[in-house]
Amino acid sequence: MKKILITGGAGFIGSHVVKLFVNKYVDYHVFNLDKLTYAGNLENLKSIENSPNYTFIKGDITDGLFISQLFENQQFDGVIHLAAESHVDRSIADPMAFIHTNIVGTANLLNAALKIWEGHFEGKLFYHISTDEVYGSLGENDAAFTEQTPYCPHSPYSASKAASDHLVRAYYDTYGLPTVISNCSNNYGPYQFPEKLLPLCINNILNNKPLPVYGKGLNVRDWLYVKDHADAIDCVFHAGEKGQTYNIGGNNEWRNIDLIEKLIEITDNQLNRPKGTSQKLITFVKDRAGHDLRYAINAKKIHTQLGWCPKVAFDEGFALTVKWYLDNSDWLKNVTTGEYQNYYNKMYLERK
Ligand code: NAD
Ligand code: TDX
Repeated sequence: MKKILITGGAGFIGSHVVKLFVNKYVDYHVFNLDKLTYAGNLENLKSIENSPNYTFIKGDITDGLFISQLFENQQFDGVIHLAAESHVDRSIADPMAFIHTNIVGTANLLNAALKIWEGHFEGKLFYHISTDEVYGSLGENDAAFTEQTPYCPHSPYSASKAASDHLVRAYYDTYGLPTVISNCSNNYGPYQFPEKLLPLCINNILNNKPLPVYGKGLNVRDWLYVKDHADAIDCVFHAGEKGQTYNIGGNNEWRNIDLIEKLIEITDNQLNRPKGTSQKLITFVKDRAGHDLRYAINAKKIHTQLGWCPKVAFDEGFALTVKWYLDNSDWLKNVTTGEYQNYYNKMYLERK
């Protein structure tokens, strides 16, 4: 049985990847290593938490000794590394947490993998999940980011992800560690922490609170349904070429203001409110410092070389997402009250 370590598996994207791998690959044992920061929520994993091929490990990737002992004890065959501080606004307020987790944490994992795999790299893979934000910002008419676009990060978050990508490449170039990287655009879907634009706005529409639009709302993001990202990760993990980078995106650019207006329309409709009810909640606020104008991904390489393309059309994914948050008000309530942070104690400590 192959042992696969997924880091950050209690977060938004990680929980979708863990569920996909546990359900699809019964011949893998999936270890989910997560510190359970504010962004980690074990309620995301209820459907697989008792699966025989799944183990949760509470731990911090910045703890080098703990990480090296874990790798020595478990002898993982593959690593899919998603654990990170992921929210740009938090990186502006507190950059050091991003530097510790995203840079030092990634270095600890690379060192530990190198130590146990050195001399027998065959069949092993270290896969780093990264972001399109490392490429910087596009002008309105620029061509989308390709894998050749030079790195030009602007926020402490994107700079820390760029640094971790460079470390991953350095371990491939210097030691031959079998690595692969993917850089993805903005994800949307169920289980996203409501600090990010879409779940924040859905929650605020539900509670008749202001919808904060940074600046004039003209910044552009390229949106991908999270399960399509999880499928792409599955594809790169199994078919990606070592030492390569793959861009992942939905070819689906939206200006923030247009996206929020669409969200209002769909959410009001699903709540049986008259059309336009929540328009009055739109509130233009001070812009994010260093706010990148536009991201857009050219995903031709993963499409032509590995055969991946998104399956979920935007209208379908968007409506499904709104419906999920409205149907799962308990999940949203537990996140907003902080109750979700008791789940680990209830599930793993009090049962012992
Ligand atoms: P998230 O914030 O929802 O989840 C991050 C997870 O990492 C949490 O479960 C958290 O507890 C865990 N974690 C944080 N610090 C840790 C530490 N020191 N040790 C162990 N675990 C720790 O993030 P997400 O949105 O699911 O993003 C996952 C990955 O994908 C990140 O690497 C992010 O950079 C990348 N990414 C995200 C997006 C997006 O749109 N959300 C797009 C492209 C790439
Ligand atoms: O309240 C808000 N108002 C607003 O106008 C928030 C939270 C955001 N915004 C804007 C900023 C961005 O232009 O909406 C856009 C999306 O913002 P976020 O949801 O914070 O995402 P973004 O900053 O684009 O980064 C996301 O995508 C790339 C993830 O958080 C990253 O982890 C990922 O790498």
